[in-house]
Order: sequence, then structure tokens, then C-alpha cells
Amino acid sequence: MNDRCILIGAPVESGQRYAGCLMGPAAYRAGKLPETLISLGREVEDRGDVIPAPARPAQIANTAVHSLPETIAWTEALGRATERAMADGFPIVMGGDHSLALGSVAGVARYAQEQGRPLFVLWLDAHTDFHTLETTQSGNLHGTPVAYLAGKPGFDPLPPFPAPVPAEQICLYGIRSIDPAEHAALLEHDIQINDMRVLDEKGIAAPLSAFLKRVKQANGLLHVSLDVDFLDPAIAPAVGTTVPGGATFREAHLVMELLHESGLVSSLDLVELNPFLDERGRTTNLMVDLVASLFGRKVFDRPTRSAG
Ligand code: 4U7
Ligand code: MN
Ligand code: MN
Ligand code: MN
Repeated sequence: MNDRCILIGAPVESGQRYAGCLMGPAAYRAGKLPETLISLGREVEDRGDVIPAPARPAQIANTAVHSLPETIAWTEALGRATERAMADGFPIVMGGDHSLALGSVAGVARYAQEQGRPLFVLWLDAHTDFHTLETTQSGNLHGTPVAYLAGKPGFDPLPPFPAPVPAEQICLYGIRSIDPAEHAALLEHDIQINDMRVLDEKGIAAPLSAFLKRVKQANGLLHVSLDVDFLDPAIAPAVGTTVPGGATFREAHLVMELLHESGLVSSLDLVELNPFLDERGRTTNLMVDLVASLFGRKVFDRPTRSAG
């Protein structure tokens, strides 16, 4: 893991219909994300909030889709910002709704391609986010980034995804809501879907450890996209799209602790936090604490002893 954390504010809310996600970056700063990373020994550079270019008109056949011009503008601007940050350190993109990942993962993919390294993506989410501009019925583009980064057609007039991530390098984790069109499309792909049924039976750790092993063997880069709704709504209410039966407090921390121990994560999205829906900052605080676990905060720090 690179020592220097580059914070990128992405006050995006055009990918869904609740007002409030645009306050996400401010909430992470108020919740002391920068100070927390510094306390864990990281250098932190906050690059402020990205400002997209003015949106240009764009039209498509699916009339349900809204805010497409804004989404294209964010995708371009965040792609550039994230690619640049990859060259300088460890980007942490503070959202903003999940449509920001159309841009952030594109930037990471471009960087990975330049480095000649395979990119792996861990998607921590209640949803598979596998719609295209053609299949979405809600018209909310935060439900599309996985199909985009997997290189699925149906994203015109978005910029073509730079270097599509092969299905075997994508791992969906915590899934418990899939639309029929997503289900049909996923059956055509080899993307690993760890739905809650699978995680209940195998536990939260084993499938993740198996995925991390593959990342390591391939000397891959690993992008983690953490959607607030991965967490159970009882502990993380500040999100528009709550789905019951999510990860518990300890399950979520264990995921982050395993990711830290792997040393493999190279970039992170924090998405879908809507501070307007929060209760006295508890969801923001939980998200900041999860990032702390990802960067090495431990319950009990055991000094490593050499054998013999
Ligand atoms: B999120 C949904 F219909 N599938 O397309 C849709 F259930 O980034 C939800 O994971 C999408 O929060 C959720 O609108 C997108 C819905
Ligand atoms: Mn999502
Ligand atoms: Mn979700
Ligand atoms: Mn959501």
C-alpha cells in the first residue's frame, strides 16, 4: 500500500434522486477522515472537490435515464483526477453517489494499463450495479458502473471504458438486491457474485481471502468500491437505497482488516453517503472508522514475532 493518501472530493448526486449526497465529501472532512489517516502514519494530501466541466447535451433512447450530461461530465473529470492521483499515491474518492465510479475506476484502469498490471475490483454493495443505459428502469445511473467497467456495450455516449476489467477480476460482495435485467446479464458473465446467502454460509472472510490470493498471484492492482448500503441499515442509515440484511459492524471491520493485512489495495471509493439522512453523524463516523481499519487500526496490535 502506498503511504501517501490523496483525498479527492466527488460531490456527485446526479446518479440518483435523493438530494444530499453532494454533502458527502464535507461530512468526511468534518468526520476527521484526514486526521484519522494521519494518526495511522499516512501522509495526506486533500486535493479538494473536483469541479466538472459544464455539461453538454446528450440524448439516448431510454427516456427513464436522467442527468446523463452531468454524469458524462463527472465521468471525464473524475477519470482524470483519479488517474493523476494513482501516479502520486493512494486515491480515496469521497462521494458522492456510486455513479462517480464510472470515472474513478476508468482513471484507475488507465493507470493500470500504463503500468502493464492487471486491475482487480472489489465491489462492496447490496446491489450489483450491473445495468446499462439501455436496461435501467429507474434511470438512476448509480446502478450502472459494474457493467461499464466490465466493458459491456450499451453506454454510448459515455466515453468508452479504457481497459475493461475481465469478469474473473471482479468480485461483488454483500449482494442482496438484483433487478431482473441485471440477473439476466450477469448470467452471461463469469463475475463472482458473493451474495448474502453465500456469505451467511461461508462466512465473511473466506471468499474474500480467496479473491485476495488471486490478486496477489497476478501482481494486480486492487480497487475497492465501498457503497454505504453494503452495511446493514440498522448501523448505517445515511443512504438513499437501504436494503435489510447487510454486513454487520464486525463483518464490515473484518473485511477492512483483511484488506489491510493483504497490503494489496491501491485505490478506494467511498460512495452513497447521504449526510442529510444520517442520525447525529453515526454513518459518517462508521465509514471513517472502516477506513481506519483498512489503513491498519487494530483492536489489539500484536507485535509480529519471528519464528524459531
Ligand atoms: B447503488 C436499482 F432498482 N437496481 O437500478 C436501480 F433496485 O449504487 C438500485 O448500488 C441501484 O446504490 C442501486 O435503480 C445503486 C433498483
Ligand atoms: Mn452501488
Ligand atoms: Mn448499493
Ligand atoms: Mn445506493
